[in-house]
Amino acid sequence: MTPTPDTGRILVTGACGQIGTELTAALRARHGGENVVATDVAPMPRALTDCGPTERLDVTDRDALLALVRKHRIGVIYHMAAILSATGEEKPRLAWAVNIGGLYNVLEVAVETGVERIYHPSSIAAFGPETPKDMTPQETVLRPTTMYGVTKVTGEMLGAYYHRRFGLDIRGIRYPGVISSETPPGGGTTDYAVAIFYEAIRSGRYTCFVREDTVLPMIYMPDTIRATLQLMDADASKLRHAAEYNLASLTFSAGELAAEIKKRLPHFEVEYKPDFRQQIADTWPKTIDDSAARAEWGWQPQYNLGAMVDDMLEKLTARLRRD
Ligand code: VAH
Repeated sequence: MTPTPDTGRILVTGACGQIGTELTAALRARHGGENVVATDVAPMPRALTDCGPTERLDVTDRDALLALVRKHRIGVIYHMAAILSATGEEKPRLAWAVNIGGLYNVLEVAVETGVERIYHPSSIAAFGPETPKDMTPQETVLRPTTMYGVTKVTGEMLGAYYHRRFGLDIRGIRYPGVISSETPPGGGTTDYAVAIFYEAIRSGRYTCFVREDTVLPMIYMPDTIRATLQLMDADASKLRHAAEYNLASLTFSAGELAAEIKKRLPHFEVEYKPDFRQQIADTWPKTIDDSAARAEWGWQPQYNLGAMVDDMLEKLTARLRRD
């Protein structure tokens, strides 16, 4: 959705996060740096401050959020600020405060100021042990056993309520585990699939915190960004769901990913030492039915496992040499 004098600027919360970083860059490339306000509670890197307006924002501070939305005449919000699954299990109260307190503030400020459209991601973490693990349906049992998952299900229902009750146009995707080269892994269970690339390049050895046979749905960042923007551009009259679209792209086990990397780096060795994150991963599905996303807004993944590994190794090697 292109900002105009009528629709106002775009606000990204959590702009220093794994998805926020690359989503901000993509939005600025598309709409012009000045039209995308990047915010986070973390210190902003030059990559963000040099290319457009940035502000420190704690999304749990409703007054600060309201003042910023008014100051920058925000018309569209990509609300990406969140505490992820592993950190959420270590700090469940913080996860609730940020993930739900922050979302509630965004929804309330959006209603108060007339924000045109909101993007807020859900996650496969919304599924739990009773959810069918193969071809998980769009409509299914949502009984997560992690605080992160509880905040994702609550966020989906809160978004649907504000859509029905106040007419807010809120959209979102149940992201699989996201793999990317631009930000270090941070607090997620699927982050083994990011950390493994850093160690393959740096040391040639990686100790994986999930079992070799752990299969999870994953997606590469370029496909993640493309899906996010495609959903936000979609014709609202075609959408039958709000902030809870299933999305499928890659599915592999930790061992299959290690083998794919080893084809390219023959000396790479992995050992498996599951920790508390194994119990989180065991509650999540293996494959996802994303027929609703394909039917309602034309979703089609582009990266397969080999193409993702090639691109990740190329980009991360270059970045680690640079930094
Ligand atoms: C996490 N990367 O591991 C996130 C994701 C599907 C999990 O939401 O917590």
